Amino acid sequence: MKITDAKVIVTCPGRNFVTLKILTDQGLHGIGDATLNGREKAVVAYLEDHVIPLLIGRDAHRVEDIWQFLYRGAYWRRGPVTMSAIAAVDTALWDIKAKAAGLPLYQLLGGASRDGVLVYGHANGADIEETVDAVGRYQEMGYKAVRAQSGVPGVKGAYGVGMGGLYYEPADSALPMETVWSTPAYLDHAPRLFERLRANYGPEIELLHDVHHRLTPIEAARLGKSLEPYRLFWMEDCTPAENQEAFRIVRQHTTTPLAVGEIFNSIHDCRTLIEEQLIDFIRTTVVHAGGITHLRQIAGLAALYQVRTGAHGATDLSPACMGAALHFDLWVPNFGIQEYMRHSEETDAVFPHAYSFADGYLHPGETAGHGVDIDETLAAKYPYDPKQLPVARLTDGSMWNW
Ligand code: KDG
Ligand code: MG
Repeated sequence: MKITDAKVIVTCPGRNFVTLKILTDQGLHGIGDATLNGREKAVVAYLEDHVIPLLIGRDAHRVEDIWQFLYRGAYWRRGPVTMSAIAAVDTALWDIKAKAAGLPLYQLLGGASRDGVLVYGHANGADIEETVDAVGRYQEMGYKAVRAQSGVPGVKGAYGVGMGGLYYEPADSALPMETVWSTPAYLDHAPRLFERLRANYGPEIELLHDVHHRLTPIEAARLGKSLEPYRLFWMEDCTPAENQEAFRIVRQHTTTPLAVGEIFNSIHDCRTLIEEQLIDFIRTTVVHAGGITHLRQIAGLAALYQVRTGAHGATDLSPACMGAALHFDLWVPNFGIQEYMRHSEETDAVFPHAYSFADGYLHPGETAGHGVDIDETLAAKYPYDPKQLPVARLTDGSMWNW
């Protein structure tokens, strides 16, 4: 089955998405997400100028060989732009292969290991009381696991606090919004939030929290320790992870489970974290970590050390990524949880999909392929709208990690 054409579709149904569509001489097509939030056009150029010309005429069934060709062939290995582009090709090819077999993608990976994919939703509020109410709303919708973020007194634009509702979008201005960060105020505030949530909702609900790279290792260790009484499912991105060894310090001091990896793009970004058992959940996902083909390697390494998966699933990862991730999640033996932030109605209309939510679980559906398509006519009605992620500064004006 030969690849005859491929094109990149950029659309903004409320937020920007980049999608690669691959067509074959057998009339089958597949799609893959290539969205890199705030840097979308870099991946578009990479695909259009450097990848698509190499795909034409190749056998669409040779998914592994094409992955290796693009990875080794670039010479310049890894990096978010390269790996998102490779991921888009890989996802589209797995979609085609599963369609050709007439099977949902999870069947090609080895079949279902579970009945549904446990997901967590995003509750946030300007203060503790608003966040407590938001968690309650997620529980009413059936969620068994909820991430909780709250505004911090004295901190302008704390991470994870949206305008309310389900569609929190951090990339919200053409030039980066400047936010202010205070570690002391946050360290004082965060345990109060979880004390209140446990008091309100009891021991059963799974609670998660994202620190979003804001702390030094010893500060992260202190936060993990102070959250122990509230039994978090995980504490995410507690400190930047370019230096994987930094997690040794955190690990020595706390039994709060640690999750990391949404900005990783290769197995090499998490090898030490996994092999030294410094984390409990690896958050790499389809679009930013080289597609199903590479994610499978990461999950295999993680399984050796009882590290479970917890894939990134914010709204900047398109439904095409979510669909593929859900097939992966349904199969992967060491599954932990899947983030599910929900897309807007406009986005869902542009990307018709087979996955569905019920009682706290998502299911990828039984459609052949990964079950997500793109309505190109509708997509064309939403032109690209440049948006960047915010930045953060400390109260004295120094740049910090957003
Ligand atoms: O594009 C950046 C977002 O995907 C990120 O800020 C969301 O941290 C995030 C999460 O855990 O969903
Ligand atoms: Mg995160």
